[in-house]
Amino acid sequence: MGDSLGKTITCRAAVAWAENAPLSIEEVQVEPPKLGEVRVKMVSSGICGSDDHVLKGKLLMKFPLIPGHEGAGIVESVGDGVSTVKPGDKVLTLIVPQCKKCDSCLHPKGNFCDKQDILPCSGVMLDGTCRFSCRGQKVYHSFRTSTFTEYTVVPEIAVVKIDDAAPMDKVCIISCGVPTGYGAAVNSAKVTPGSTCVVFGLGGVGSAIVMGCKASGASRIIGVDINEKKFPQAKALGVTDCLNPNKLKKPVQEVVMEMTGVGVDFAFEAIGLVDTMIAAWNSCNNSYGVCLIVGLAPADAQLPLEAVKILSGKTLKGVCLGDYKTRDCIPKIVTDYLQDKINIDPLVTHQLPFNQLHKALKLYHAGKTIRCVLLF
Ligand code: PAD
Ligand code: ZN
Repeated sequence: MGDSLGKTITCRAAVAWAENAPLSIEEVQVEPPKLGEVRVKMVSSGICGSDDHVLKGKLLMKFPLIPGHEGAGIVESVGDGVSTVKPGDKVLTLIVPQCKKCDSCLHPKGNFCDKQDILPCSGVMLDGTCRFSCRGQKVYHSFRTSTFTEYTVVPEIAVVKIDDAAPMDKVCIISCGVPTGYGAAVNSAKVTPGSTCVVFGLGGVGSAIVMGCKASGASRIIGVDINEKKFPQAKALGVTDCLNPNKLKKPVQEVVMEMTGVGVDFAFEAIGLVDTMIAAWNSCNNSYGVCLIVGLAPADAQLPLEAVKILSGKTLKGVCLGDYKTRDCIPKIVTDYLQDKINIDPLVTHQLPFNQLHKALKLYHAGKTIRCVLLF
């Protein structure tokens, strides 16, 4: 640790030079953390659907950038004014920070901190500059986290210390996928015992939603995915019925309506497509159904709904990071995992060394993974 203190570190990172360009593993320079910032030595990073959206250019981010946000690592050094973490601490990076000062952080129900860099994405740190460079060129941050790198710099408000006993090769997914999905069900929707649920998308986030619905005592959980390879895993987690919309003779929402008679109590969209958001909405009970949008839609997409149907009483709600105030709540999920109150192990289907990033992305794109974790 000691000798890199205050100095620029040269290390390996995955750089996306442009949208839709293959990632290239490069030597990058990582500057020391400035005021209120933390430099983290990454230990593991998940590959989340949001990273795929970033790389495909759906979020209007600035390139070149270092992708990744679902990270676990060890604090290497801290900038001036940092008090909540210290070198050697095990930490998770947070796509949604918690500044504890903005309106959203101060409101009991808010979690979408003003200091997040999702809507919109600036690609720079809070002071407007970047900490990364490669081949003499500035490299942007993604969501102020950038975890596909041996070292990263994040704002103190976007990092949180976790239990020293946390297994670092897995807990990275508690940085995003687990709280996003599990929290959408248990914390945001507050799924009720005996209820019926439908989950659109059975990737890492959708699988964590299924876990949350099951833990809440849902009696029926319908899983929807166009990739049937996801079905056995989803059933093991608690899905009772699997639907592949491409193999149905009717629109999936009509099938869900027929299966349930009255529509579901809770519908979750964990894909990020307008059509599946509409299908989730139309799968809900007209009177008391709740539809939660977890998927991240492309930056310019509109969501057209039949306006008159809102009247019947159902609820449409967006949810980011499970509505958790991240620094307050995420370390508790790690502790719950250590105490066997939640089991994230089935979600980590693959683990590969960082230098096999391309293989990991190939497995992700082939739909073979729930979560593939990169190990540094
Ligand atoms: P993923 O790629 O692991 O899973 C997506 C799943 O959707 C895959 O199993 C696909 O086969 C399936 N799918 C794709 N198209 C369709 C379709 N037309 N119909 C049915 N199924 C389909 O991604 P993920 O689980 O990591 O993320 C899912 C979404 O959640 C994605 O949009 C991501 O950006 C978003 C997300 N939101 C938050 C948040 O806080 N709101 C956090 C993290 C991820
Ligand atoms: Zn805030």
